[in-house]
Amino acid sequence: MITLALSKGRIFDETLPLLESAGIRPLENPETSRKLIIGTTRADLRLVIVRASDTPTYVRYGAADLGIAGKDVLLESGSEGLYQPLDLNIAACRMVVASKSDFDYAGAVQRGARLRVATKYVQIAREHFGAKGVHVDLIKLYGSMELAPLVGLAEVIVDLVSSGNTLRANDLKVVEEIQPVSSRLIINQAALKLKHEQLQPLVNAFDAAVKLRG
Ligand code: PRT
Ligand code: MG
Repeated sequence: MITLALSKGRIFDETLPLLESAGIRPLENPETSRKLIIGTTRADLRLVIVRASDTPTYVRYGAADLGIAGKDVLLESGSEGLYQPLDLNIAACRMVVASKSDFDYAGAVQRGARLRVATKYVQIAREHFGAKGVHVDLIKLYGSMELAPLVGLAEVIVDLVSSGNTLRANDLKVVEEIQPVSSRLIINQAALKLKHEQLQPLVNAFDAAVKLRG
């Protein structure tokens, strides 16, 4: 049996066509089913439905043989024990620094001001501002980072942006790009050795599907 860890929502939705091109279909829809383990049309492959930020944990401990996780999640959680053979180019977005539209970020950085940064991505933010030599107070949040500058919790946020609609709707702007983000295939290193004959064809099928999409 091969176990693939996926999160509901955009990763699941964008993984479906990749599975489809490998001839695999889930037997249930996790958006409507309450089941956490879902079989597929391939008898030896099952899906486990996890929270996006938990995917590397399930794979690292071998509870799932492989999984699909955003680069943001991998950077935050670390990638020890994980083999990352493929950028699947799905769930694409950008990790950015954003502020209220009237905040002078460049000026604050130039003055050497200490900045309060609200984010779910504390590691990524620490590394980014550390490399720039900007002094920051990091404020950990678990969601809706966009609210923080509006109510004076922080001057800037580090968050993901895709359409930019959330920033626009809240009178915020991107002040710095940190890096592009997409989702990666991750594989438990021991499983890759022990189940090589089952896993490698799946990796090859994903690879072919990604190349086909261009
Ligand atoms: O939602 P939940 O709290 O359960 O967990 P999650 O947010 O980690 O999971 P999910 O399923 O929302 O995201 C899974 C992965 O999708 C993330 O780890 C990213 O790699 C990727 N991804 C791609 C995104 C976005 N695009 C994205 N736009 N993840 C989150 N967002 C959020 C962003 O944080 C912001 O609040 O969407 C909002 C901005 O969207 P726009 O379109 O208004 O710019
Ligand atoms: Mg989300």
